[in-house]
Amino acid sequence: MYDDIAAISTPPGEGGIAIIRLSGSGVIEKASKIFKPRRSEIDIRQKEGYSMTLGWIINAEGEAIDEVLLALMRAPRSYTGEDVVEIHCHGGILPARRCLETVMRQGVRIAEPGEFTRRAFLNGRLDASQAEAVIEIIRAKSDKSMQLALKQLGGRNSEYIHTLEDRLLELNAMVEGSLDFPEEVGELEYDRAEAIIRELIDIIEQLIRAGKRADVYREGITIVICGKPNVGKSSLLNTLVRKDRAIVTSIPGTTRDVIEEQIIIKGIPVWLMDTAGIHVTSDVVEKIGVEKSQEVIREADLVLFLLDAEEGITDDDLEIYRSIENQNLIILVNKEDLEEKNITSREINQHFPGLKVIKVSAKEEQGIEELEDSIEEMVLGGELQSDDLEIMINLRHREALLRAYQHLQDALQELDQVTLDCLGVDVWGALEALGEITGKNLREEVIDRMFQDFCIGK
Ligand SMILES: Nc1nc2c(ncn2[C@@H]2O[C@H](COP(=O)(O)OP(=O)(O)OP(=O)(O)O)[C@@H](O)[C@H]2O)c(=O)[nH]1
Ligand SMILES: [Mg+2]
Repeated sequence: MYDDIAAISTPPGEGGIAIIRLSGSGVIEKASKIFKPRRSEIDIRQKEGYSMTLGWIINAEGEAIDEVLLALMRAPRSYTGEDVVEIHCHGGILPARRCLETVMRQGVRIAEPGEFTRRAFLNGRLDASQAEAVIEIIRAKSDKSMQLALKQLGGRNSEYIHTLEDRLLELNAMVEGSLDFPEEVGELEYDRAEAIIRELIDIIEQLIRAGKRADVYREGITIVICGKPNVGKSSLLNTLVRKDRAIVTSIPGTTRDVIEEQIIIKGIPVWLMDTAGIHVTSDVVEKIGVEKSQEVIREADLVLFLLDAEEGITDDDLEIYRSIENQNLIILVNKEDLEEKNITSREINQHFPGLKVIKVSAKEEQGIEELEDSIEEMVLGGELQSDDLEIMINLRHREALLRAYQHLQDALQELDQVTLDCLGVDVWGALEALGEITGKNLREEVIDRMFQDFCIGK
């Protein structure tokens, strides 16, 4: 049983409505003291869960503070698993604040960030992985990451972990059986034990790989367009963001600053940057632009290196290439729409061996689909087709999975070398590590860390 808490759950500022959320075993009683229903015969203490009542929040003198809708949810069928009252007041800063103050005068404490979700976890409404999914949903930057987070909230991750745990328990029973009742159970079936361990290792590897893919959807990537002046960098940015964002002219040196836009490519949030054409210049402003460009290029997850099909590969191109050849690169031969072409595939193979090369026209929007496909393939490491497991793995989960993985590797080693006792210890170690993901026996500070990113009122 925890104390009664309350917070404004909607963002600060003006809006249609603001919601003050209350949770705890005493909140319905306390709310009834400061709420005057429009229909005087109603007593919210008698109301069923999932009901709404219109009325006023009133102060100690009985004066109305705001007209509100009061929503009521009864334990255990609420977000926190406790009695929950939500006061929907007018969406200004003052109404919400005055209502909250009135609530607090009834002996309700202000909630800490994430405390509602923490209660849902402590009351067993959500396991740890599900509680963490809540913040992923709030933070989601693309439909894809939101969809993954929703699945996590629905218990998808926990299901995988439970399957792994079941297999480990089976293994554990085998080991303990042969240890404790060698007569009845007989020797450990080494082949079967080994098969289980290998299967588990395989699944954990898949989960970690899938988690890395999901990270791309969750965190997004930065892609920088680079090349010498006038190759069509800004035109490409405009085409990809589908608006005239950057100035395009036929004068080399048009772009002098880094231009950044956020877009979604195949469900991946992308920070796309257009840069100043890289070349030697005495113009002070351009010089700074070139330096800035080189800086963002160094930090990019992926670089799109543009060449001019009409002009051919020049010394300037090769010089730029030397400075970026260690990065993730896609080479784009731009201006494919023009009649005259001066880049042969032999030249390309000679100068840029083994690299992905795509012919595009930024102006006529040719090759863009192929470019988007290649970006997806490149950042997801070509693993897209290998298995279609889709799961989000946060840092905490990954650490736990890696620990379980290590225990299983050790167990594999021990299988035919050391005693069964050691094997048993590692099987337990793996089980414990996995248990942390769904939140069995979590330490207080780990729980604190789980909720530290939450906002107040969630
Ligand atoms: N025919 C054709 N012209 C293009 C294409 N892409 C860009 N251009 C033209 O090339 C010129 C330069 O384009 P920009 O997009 O400004 O080139 P940039 O690389 O950003 O140039 P700087 O900012 O000066 O470094 C403009 O006249 C564009 O219209 C293309 O695919 N085909
Ligand atoms: Mg430009």
